[in-house]
Amino acid sequence: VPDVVLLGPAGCGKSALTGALAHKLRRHHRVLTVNLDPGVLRLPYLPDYDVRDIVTIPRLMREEGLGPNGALVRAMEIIVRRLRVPKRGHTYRIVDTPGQLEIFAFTPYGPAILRKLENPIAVFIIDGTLRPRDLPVFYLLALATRIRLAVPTILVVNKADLLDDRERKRLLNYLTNPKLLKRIRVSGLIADMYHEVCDLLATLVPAQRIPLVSAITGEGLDELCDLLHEVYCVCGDLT
Ligand SMILES: Nc1nc2c(ncn2[C@@H]2O[C@H](COP(=O)(O)OP(=O)(O)OP(=O)(O)O)[C@@H](O)[C@H]2O)c(=O)[nH]1
Ligand SMILES: [Mg+2]
Repeated sequence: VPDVVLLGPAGCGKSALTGALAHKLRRHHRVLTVNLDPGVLRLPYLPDYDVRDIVTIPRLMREEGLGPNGALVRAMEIIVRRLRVPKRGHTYRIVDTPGQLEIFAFTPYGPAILRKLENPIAVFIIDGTLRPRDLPVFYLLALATRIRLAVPTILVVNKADLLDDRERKRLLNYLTNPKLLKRIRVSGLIADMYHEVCDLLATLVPAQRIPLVSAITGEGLDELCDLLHEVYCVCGDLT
């Protein structure tokens, strides 16, 4: 029974994709949705388990005089202790994570939460509307997140509905061949480092399919489901 954990930088579509993926998988499977974001006000899906029943950001800000990020750190600390994710004969649990990736992945709490899940598979979401020249940085973030969480990870590009055919091809080409990113002209202080990072990515990034999906139109979700199934069955082949 895999737990599918949706991760990615702020606004990449974690919550939207949680809803869309659950909707898709529910045609053939029993699916539970889990919201781990104590700060969200409205979700585009109805969570079966919701950490806001344990703690919320507005309450912590009020009661402990914290800012939004301090409150999220505090919330994760509380959640780790009290989290009891339900098991009800499901075949998939889809897990939505907080907007601030670094508070989930780069504190002890996200990794601790993943240890409470069953066979977690991470789906790292890249926003398809990023400029190609920004891809190396997001790739590094995906790799750093993967090192922190140490679970099998699939990369997906979301918001495909906003891209035309040319943009889709270009993006996938760059993502599957990071060496091509060296062709992008960057100048100034970071130019050398940028090119070295592209070389590094070319050696570190595993050859794997990268589904192009849209949480809005549902395109590409079949491919993502197939890939999840493969990763779960083969377990390790893509990690
Ligand atoms: N066009 C388009 N918009 C999308 C897609 N997925 C998400 N969005 C939009 O992107 C914005 C952010 O989506 P969310 O699902 O809230 O993203 P998130 O990663 O959960 O955001 P945080 O939890 O706040 O970090 C919303 O306006 C969504 O409607 C998509 O596939 N296509
Ligand atoms: Mg969200």
